[in-house]
Amino acid sequence: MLDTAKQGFITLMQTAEFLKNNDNFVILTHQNPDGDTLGSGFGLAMLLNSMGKTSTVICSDEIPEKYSYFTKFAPQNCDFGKKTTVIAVDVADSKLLGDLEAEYKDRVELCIDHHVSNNGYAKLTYLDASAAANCECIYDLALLLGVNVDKTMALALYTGISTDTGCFRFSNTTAKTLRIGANLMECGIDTAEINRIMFETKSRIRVELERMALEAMEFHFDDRCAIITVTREMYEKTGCKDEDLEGITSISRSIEGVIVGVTMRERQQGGFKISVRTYPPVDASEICKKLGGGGHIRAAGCQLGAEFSVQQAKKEILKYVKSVLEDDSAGIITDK
Ligand SMILES: [Mn+2]
Repeated sequence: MLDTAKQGFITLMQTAEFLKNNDNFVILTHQNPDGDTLGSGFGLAMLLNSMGKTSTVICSDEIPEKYSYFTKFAPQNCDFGKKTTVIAVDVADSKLLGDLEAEYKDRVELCIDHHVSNNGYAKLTYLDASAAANCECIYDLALLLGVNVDKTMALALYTGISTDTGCFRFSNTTAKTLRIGANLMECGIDTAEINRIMFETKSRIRVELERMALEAMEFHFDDRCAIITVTREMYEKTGCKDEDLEGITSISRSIEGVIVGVTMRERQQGGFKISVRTYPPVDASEICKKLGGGGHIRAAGCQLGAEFSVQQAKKEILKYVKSVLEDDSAGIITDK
């Protein structure tokens, strides 16, 4: 307990005290903002407003329009001319602040997070690695502080919890997650509508791009590997940007019998960003490590430089997919 206190890791109670004892908050969210960092940030702004305090949420990147159904309800009234208190939410490393890093990295007084990998860059950190979403931590704070969770705060917090759990499907979902989800639903929010916006809606240009990518999809190694390539030409023809392609890596791995799903995205500056998703017994990080990348056992990534053409890049990654498939499934594989 003493050790963790020394490194600046604090309890929920201490976090609540910190909020009571400070004011005029700048709330930092991570780059390429997702539902959880935005739900935590704007949910916290609403909580602070209920406590009679001022705050403003900021992000290095533009906040996607699809989150406006809750972001528009949070007062943004921090006075930057006065002393501010800087809090980061769902930000495991100051690098993830993007363009805000230089200005804020040494000024983060409190970080509220749920990533086990949080490196303690803030002066104080409240970390609950058992929380499926950081929004669970904000909900716990509201309860502890006796702040009423109203409908607009419930919109923000539900969004973070549902997006970080893939709509309550991923293995991080706990009984507590479901209980909080139920409590938020009882605040009168339309969860079906939020789920539709977050999980059932794709832009027309995204669907166009998926159609092209599926057309060019290839299967290898007895159909155990599917590879999808998104070329610059596909980006240009459809008008898609990288942020339009969130979750595209799930296409190949959702095909029955595929245990290695590879998605190659051609970068604007040339070369490829490669995402690998696997099922047992294949270790995705083993494949990506061979090309200088890394990641987790089921989800990993690597890059190939501009010297590779599409065909060469495909050949290169498939070479390592084959060798890891052979190692992990203990057999020689012929490409059919
Ligand atoms: Mn999160």
